[in-house]
Amino acid sequence: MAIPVIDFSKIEGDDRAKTLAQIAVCCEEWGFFQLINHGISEELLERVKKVASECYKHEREPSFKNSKPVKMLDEILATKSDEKIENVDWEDVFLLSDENHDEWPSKTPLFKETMKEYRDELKKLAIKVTEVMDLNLGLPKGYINKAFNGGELDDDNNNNKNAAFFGTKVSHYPPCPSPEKVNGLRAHTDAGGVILLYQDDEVNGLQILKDGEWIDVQPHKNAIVINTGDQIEVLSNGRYKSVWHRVLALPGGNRRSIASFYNPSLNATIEPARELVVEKVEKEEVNSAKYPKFVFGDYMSVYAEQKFLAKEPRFQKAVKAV
Ligand SMILES: O=C(O)CCC(=O)C(=O)O
Ligand SMILES: [Fe+2]
Repeated sequence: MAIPVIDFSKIEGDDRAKTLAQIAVCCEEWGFFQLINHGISEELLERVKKVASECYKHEREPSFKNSKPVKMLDEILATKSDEKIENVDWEDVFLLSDENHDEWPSKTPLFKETMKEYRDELKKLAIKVTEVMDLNLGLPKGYINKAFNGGELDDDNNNNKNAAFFGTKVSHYPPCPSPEKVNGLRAHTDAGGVILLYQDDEVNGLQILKDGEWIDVQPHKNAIVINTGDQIEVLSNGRYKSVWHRVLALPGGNRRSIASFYNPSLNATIEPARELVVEKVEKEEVNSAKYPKFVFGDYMSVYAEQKFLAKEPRFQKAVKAV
Protein backbone atom coordinates (compact mmCIF):
# COMPACT_ATOMS: atom_id res chain seq x y z
CA MET A 1 0.00 0.00 0.00
CA ALA A 2 1.39 3.41 -0.94
CA ILE A 3 0.43 6.89 0.21
CA PRO A 4 -1.59 8.64 -2.55
CA VAL A 5 0.33 11.03 -4.81
CA ILE A 6 -1.59 14.03 -6.18
CA ASP A 7 -0.60 16.23 -9.10
CA PHE A 8 -1.39 19.63 -7.57
CA SER A 9 -1.01 21.50 -10.88
CA LYS A 10 -4.30 19.86 -11.94
CA ILE A 11 -6.15 21.85 -9.28
CA GLU A 12 -6.58 24.53 -11.97
CA GLY A 13 -8.06 23.58 -15.35
CA ASP A 14 -10.08 20.70 -16.74
CA ASP A 15 -9.16 18.23 -14.01
CA ARG A 16 -10.07 20.53 -11.12
CA ALA A 17 -13.17 18.66 -9.94
CA LYS A 18 -11.40 15.30 -10.12
CA THR A 19 -8.37 16.62 -8.22
CA LEU A 20 -10.52 18.20 -5.51
CA ALA A 21 -12.32 14.89 -5.11
CA GLN A 22 -9.03 12.97 -4.89
CA ILE A 23 -7.78 15.33 -2.17
CA ALA A 24 -11.08 14.92 -0.29
CA VAL A 25 -10.54 11.14 -0.25
CA CYS A 26 -6.94 11.63 0.92
CA CYS A 27 -8.08 13.84 3.81
CA GLU A 28 -10.94 11.57 4.85
CA GLU A 29 -9.32 8.18 4.44
CA TRP A 30 -5.58 8.72 4.74
CA GLY A 31 -4.72 11.89 6.65
CA PHE A 32 -1.46 11.84 4.63
CA PHE A 33 -0.81 12.42 0.93
CA GLN A 34 2.01 13.58 -1.30
CA LEU A 35 1.82 16.58 -3.63
CA ILE A 36 3.84 16.78 -6.81
CA ASN A 37 3.89 19.76 -9.22
CA HIS A 38 3.09 21.93 -6.22
CA GLY A 39 4.81 25.02 -7.61
CA ILE A 40 7.98 24.92 -5.47
CA SER A 41 10.83 24.74 -7.96
CA GLU A 42 13.18 21.78 -8.04
CA GLU A 43 16.04 24.23 -8.01
CA LEU A 44 14.91 25.70 -4.67
CA LEU A 45 14.33 22.22 -3.22
CA GLU A 46 17.85 21.21 -4.21
CA ARG A 47 19.26 24.27 -2.45
CA VAL A 48 17.22 23.48 0.67
CA LYS A 49 18.61 19.93 0.74
CA LYS A 50 22.13 21.22 0.35
CA VAL A 51 22.04 23.85 3.10
CA ALA A 52 20.20 21.54 5.53
CA SER A 53 22.75 18.75 5.06
CA GLU A 54 25.70 21.14 5.30
CA CYS A 55 24.23 22.67 8.41
CA TYR A 56 23.88 19.23 10.01
CA LYS A 57 27.45 18.30 9.17
CA HIS A 58 29.05 21.50 10.43
CA GLU A 59 26.76 22.82 13.12
CA ARG A 60 24.82 19.84 14.52
CA GLU A 61 26.66 16.53 14.15
CA PRO A 62 29.36 17.30 16.73
CA SER A 63 26.76 17.89 19.45
CA PHE A 64 24.56 14.95 18.40
CA LYS A 65 27.48 12.71 19.28
CA ASN A 66 27.16 13.88 22.90
CA SER A 67 23.38 13.99 22.97
CA LYS A 68 21.02 12.23 25.37
CA PRO A 69 19.89 9.45 22.98
CA VAL A 70 23.48 8.57 22.11
CA LYS A 71 24.49 8.44 25.78
CA MET A 72 21.43 6.41 26.74
CA LEU A 73 21.99 3.90 23.97
CA ASP A 74 25.67 3.56 24.89
CA GLU A 75 24.64 2.82 28.47
CA ILE A 76 22.08 0.19 27.47
CA LEU A 77 24.58 -1.49 25.18
CA ALA A 78 27.29 -1.42 27.86
CA THR A 79 25.01 -3.07 30.41
CA LYS A 80 23.69 -5.52 27.80
CA SER A 81 20.19 -4.60 28.93
CA ASP A 82 17.38 -5.81 26.64
CA GLU A 83 15.34 -2.66 27.39
CA LYS A 84 14.08 -0.39 24.62
CA ILE A 85 14.50 3.36 25.17
CA GLU A 86 11.01 4.87 25.23
CA ASN A 87 11.50 8.40 26.51
CA VAL A 88 13.83 9.98 23.94
CA ASP A 89 14.07 10.00 20.15
CA TRP A 90 17.07 9.31 17.92
CA GLU A 91 16.68 12.70 16.29
CA ASP A 92 18.59 15.93 15.89
CA VAL A 93 16.13 18.79 15.63
CA PHE A 94 15.80 22.56 15.63
CA LEU A 95 13.00 24.98 14.88
CA LEU A 96 12.84 27.97 12.55
CA SER A 97 10.18 30.63 12.90
CA ASP A 98 9.88 34.33 12.11
CA GLU A 99 10.08 35.02 15.84
CA ASN A 100 13.41 33.25 16.39
CA HIS A 101 15.16 34.46 13.23
CA ASP A 102 18.16 35.66 15.25
CA GLU A 103 18.77 32.13 16.51
CA TRP A 104 18.77 30.41 13.12
CA PRO A 105 22.02 28.58 12.28
CA SER A 106 24.37 31.25 11.00
CA LYS A 107 27.60 29.46 10.19
CA THR A 108 26.37 27.59 7.11
CA PRO A 109 26.65 29.79 4.01
CA LEU A 110 23.25 30.62 2.47
CA PHE A 111 21.29 28.67 5.11
CA LYS A 112 19.27 31.63 6.34
CA GLU A 113 18.56 33.10 2.91
CA THR A 114 17.57 29.74 1.43
CA MET A 115 15.33 28.72 4.30
CA LYS A 116 13.63 32.10 4.33
CA GLU A 117 12.85 31.78 0.62
CA TYR A 118 11.64 28.20 1.12
CA ARG A 119 9.40 29.11 4.06
CA ASP A 120 7.81 31.99 2.13
CA GLU A 121 6.96 29.63 -0.73
CA LEU A 122 5.74 26.89 1.54
CA LYS A 123 3.49 29.18 3.52
CA LYS A 124 1.72 30.13 0.28
CA LEU A 125 1.28 26.44 -0.50
CA ALA A 126 -0.07 25.81 3.02
CA ILE A 127 -2.73 28.47 2.52
CA LYS A 128 -3.69 27.02 -0.88
CA VAL A 129 -4.04 23.58 0.70
CA THR A 130 -6.28 24.92 3.48
CA GLU A 131 -8.44 26.60 0.83
CA VAL A 132 -8.87 23.27 -0.92
CA MET A 133 -9.93 21.80 2.42
CA ASP A 134 -12.42 24.67 2.96
CA LEU A 135 -13.98 23.92 -0.38
CA ASN A 136 -14.08 20.17 0.11
CA LEU A 137 -15.67 20.58 3.55
CA GLY A 138 -18.31 22.96 2.17
CA LEU A 139 -16.93 25.90 4.17
CA PRO A 140 -16.47 29.47 2.87
CA LYS A 141 -13.09 30.05 1.20
CA GLY A 142 -10.59 31.26 3.83
CA TYR A 143 -12.47 29.66 6.73
CA ILE A 144 -9.51 27.68 8.11
CA ASN A 145 -7.12 30.56 7.54
CA LYS A 146 -9.41 32.90 9.41
CA ALA A 147 -9.89 30.47 12.29
CA PHE A 148 -6.10 30.08 12.58
CA ASN A 149 -5.70 33.87 12.62
CA GLY A 150 -8.00 34.31 15.57
CA GLY A 151 -10.99 35.23 13.40
CA GLU A 152 -9.21 37.71 11.13
CA LEU A 153 -8.02 37.05 7.58
CA ASP A 154 -4.23 36.85 7.29
CA ASP A 155 -3.14 40.31 6.10
CA ASP A 156 0.46 39.15 5.73
CA ASN A 157 1.92 42.26 7.35
CA ASN A 158 1.87 40.89 10.88
CA ASN A 159 -0.47 43.53 12.26
CA ASN A 160 -2.61 40.83 13.78
CA LYS A 161 -1.48 39.86 17.27
CA ASN A 162 -3.46 36.66 16.76
CA ALA A 163 -1.59 35.78 13.55
CA ALA A 164 -1.33 32.09 12.63
CA PHE A 165 2.03 30.45 13.34
CA PHE A 166 4.25 29.07 10.62
CA GLY A 167 7.13 26.98 11.95
CA THR A 168 9.73 24.79 10.28
CA LYS A 169 11.32 21.89 12.07
CA VAL A 170 14.63 20.76 10.57
CA SER A 171 15.43 17.19 11.61
CA HIS A 172 18.03 14.56 10.94
CA TYR A 173 17.84 10.94 12.00
CA PRO A 174 21.47 9.79 11.94
CA PRO A 175 22.34 6.13 11.36
CA CYS A 176 21.67 4.17 14.54
CA PRO A 177 23.87 1.25 15.63
CA SER A 178 20.96 -0.51 17.40
CA PRO A 179 17.73 0.60 15.74
CA GLU A 180 15.65 -2.00 17.60
CA LYS A 181 16.46 -0.24 20.90
CA VAL A 182 15.24 3.29 20.16
CA ASN A 183 12.71 5.15 18.00
CA GLY A 184 13.63 7.81 15.46
CA LEU A 185 10.52 9.65 16.60
CA ARG A 186 7.89 8.00 18.79
CA ALA A 187 4.36 7.55 17.42
CA HIS A 188 2.14 10.62 17.70
CA THR A 189 -0.41 12.73 15.89
CA ASP A 190 0.54 16.33 15.10
CA ALA A 191 -0.98 19.01 17.31
CA GLY A 192 -1.58 21.79 14.85
CA GLY A 193 -3.14 22.50 11.49
CA VAL A 194 -1.55 21.47 8.22
CA ILE A 195 1.94 19.98 8.03
CA LEU A 196 4.03 20.14 4.87
CA LEU A 197 6.96 17.77 4.94
CA TYR A 198 9.91 17.72 2.61
CA GLN A 199 11.35 14.34 3.44
CA ASP A 200 14.56 12.67 2.37
CA ASP A 201 14.23 11.26 -1.13
CA GLU A 202 16.45 8.28 -0.36
CA VAL A 203 16.36 7.39 3.32
CA ASN A 204 12.90 6.26 4.42
CA GLY A 205 11.74 5.70 7.99
CA LEU A 206 8.45 7.62 8.21
CA GLN A 207 5.42 5.35 8.68
CA ILE A 208 1.72 6.01 9.24
CA LEU A 209 -0.80 3.82 10.99
CA LYS A 210 -3.45 2.81 8.46
CA ASP A 211 -6.17 0.30 9.31
CA GLY A 212 -4.08 -1.08 12.17
CA GLU A 213 -0.90 -1.49 10.13
CA TRP A 214 2.25 0.64 9.91
CA ILE A 215 2.94 1.58 6.30
CA ASP A 216 5.86 3.50 4.80
CA VAL A 217 5.52 7.01 3.43
CA GLN A 218 7.50 6.13 0.34
CA PRO A 219 10.19 8.67 -0.61
CA HIS A 220 9.15 10.49 -3.80
CA LYS A 221 11.59 12.95 -5.32
CA ASN A 222 10.50 16.59 -5.04
CA ALA A 223 7.16 15.73 -3.43
CA ILE A 224 5.80 17.58 -0.43
CA VAL A 225 3.99 15.28 2.00
CA ILE A 226 0.87 16.86 3.49
CA ASN A 227 -0.81 15.73 6.69
CA THR A 228 -3.47 17.18 8.91
CA GLY A 229 -3.10 17.80 12.62
CA ASP A 230 -5.46 17.67 15.57
CA GLN A 231 -6.89 21.17 14.93
CA ILE A 232 -8.15 20.24 11.47
CA GLU A 233 -9.78 17.20 13.07
CA VAL A 234 -11.63 19.53 15.46
CA LEU A 235 -12.59 22.15 12.84
CA SER A 236 -13.87 19.45 10.51
CA ASN A 237 -15.75 17.82 13.40
CA GLY A 238 -13.86 14.58 12.90
CA ARG A 239 -14.14 14.29 9.12
CA TYR A 240 -10.40 14.82 8.66
CA LYS A 241 -8.77 12.83 11.41
CA SER A 242 -5.15 13.40 12.39
CA VAL A 243 -3.27 10.17 11.79
CA TRP A 244 -0.68 8.42 13.95
CA HIS A 245 2.81 8.34 12.51
CA ARG A 246 6.34 7.55 13.64
CA VAL A 247 9.91 7.55 12.36
CA LEU A 248 12.02 4.40 12.66
CA ALA A 249 15.65 4.62 13.63
CA LEU A 250 17.64 2.93 10.87
CA PRO A 251 21.13 1.46 10.72
CA GLY A 252 22.14 3.15 7.46
CA GLY A 253 21.68 6.64 6.03
CA ASN A 254 21.13 9.98 7.70
CA ARG A 255 17.45 10.82 7.10
CA ARG A 256 16.80 14.51 6.50
CA SER A 257 13.31 15.79 7.11
CA ILE A 258 12.03 19.35 6.99
CA ALA A 259 8.52 19.66 8.40
CA SER A 260 6.70 22.99 8.22
CA PHE A 261 3.50 23.47 10.08
CA TYR A 262 0.77 25.99 9.56
CA ASN A 263 -0.84 26.30 12.97
CA PRO A 264 -3.41 28.47 14.69
CA SER A 265 -2.27 31.42 16.77
CA LEU A 266 -1.87 30.40 20.41
CA ASN A 267 -4.72 32.87 21.09
CA ALA A 268 -7.08 31.39 18.50
CA THR A 269 -10.24 29.67 19.66
CA ILE A 270 -10.74 26.34 17.92
CA GLU A 271 -14.04 24.51 17.65
CA PRO A 272 -15.95 22.47 15.07
CA ALA A 273 -17.09 24.72 12.20
CA ARG A 274 -20.64 25.80 12.89
CA GLU A 275 -21.59 25.07 9.28
CA LEU A 276 -20.71 21.40 9.87
CA VAL A 277 -22.51 20.84 13.13
CA VAL A 278 -25.57 23.03 13.46
CA GLU A 279 -28.72 21.85 11.80
CA LYS A 280 -32.22 23.20 12.01
CA VAL A 281 -34.74 20.52 12.88
CA GLU A 282 -38.31 21.82 13.05
CA LYS A 283 -37.10 25.34 13.92
CA GLU A 284 -34.91 23.95 16.73
CA GLU A 285 -31.14 24.16 16.38
CA VAL A 286 -29.45 20.79 16.82
CA ASN A 287 -25.72 20.83 17.47
CA SER A 288 -23.81 17.65 16.65
CA ALA A 289 -20.33 18.86 17.67
CA LYS A 290 -18.07 15.97 18.63
CA TYR A 291 -15.30 18.18 20.02
CA PRO A 292 -15.28 20.99 22.60
CA LYS A 293 -14.21 24.59 22.08
CA PHE A 294 -10.80 25.58 23.47
CA VAL A 295 -7.97 28.06 23.04
CA PHE A 296 -5.13 26.57 20.97
CA GLY A 297 -2.48 27.71 23.49
CA ASP A 298 -4.22 25.64 26.15
CA TYR A 299 -4.26 22.66 23.80
CA MET A 300 -0.51 23.06 23.28
CA SER A 301 0.11 23.03 27.03
CA VAL A 302 -1.67 19.68 27.26
CA TYR A 303 0.08 18.38 24.12
CA ALA A 304 3.52 19.28 25.49
CA GLU A 305 2.87 16.81 28.31
CA GLN A 306 0.94 14.18 26.37
CA LYS A 307 2.21 14.16 22.78
CA PHE A 308 2.94 10.44 22.80
CA LEU A 309 -0.25 9.37 24.60
CA ALA A 310 -3.77 8.75 23.25
CA LYS A 311 -5.04 11.89 21.54
CA GLU A 312 -8.75 11.77 22.44
CA PRO A 313 -8.46 12.91 26.09
CA ARG A 314 -6.39 15.95 25.06
CA PHE A 315 -9.37 17.81 23.58
CA GLN A 316 -11.39 17.86 26.77
CA LYS A 317 -8.30 18.57 28.88
CA ALA A 318 -7.64 21.71 26.81
CA VAL A 319 -10.95 23.21 27.86
CA LYS A 320 -10.19 25.75 30.58
CA ALA A 321 -12.81 26.32 33.23
CA VAL A 322 -13.70 30.02 33.00
O1 LIG B 1 10.65 13.53 10.30
C1 LIG B 1 9.64 13.07 9.79
O2 LIG B 1 9.65 12.47 8.76
C2 LIG B 1 8.33 13.29 10.48
C3 LIG B 1 8.45 14.29 11.57
C4 LIG B 1 7.20 14.39 12.37
O3 LIG B 1 6.34 13.58 12.35
C5 LIG B 1 7.03 15.56 13.23
O4 LIG B 1 7.95 16.36 13.33
O5 LIG B 1 5.97 15.71 13.82
FE1 LIG C 1 4.56 14.43 13.24
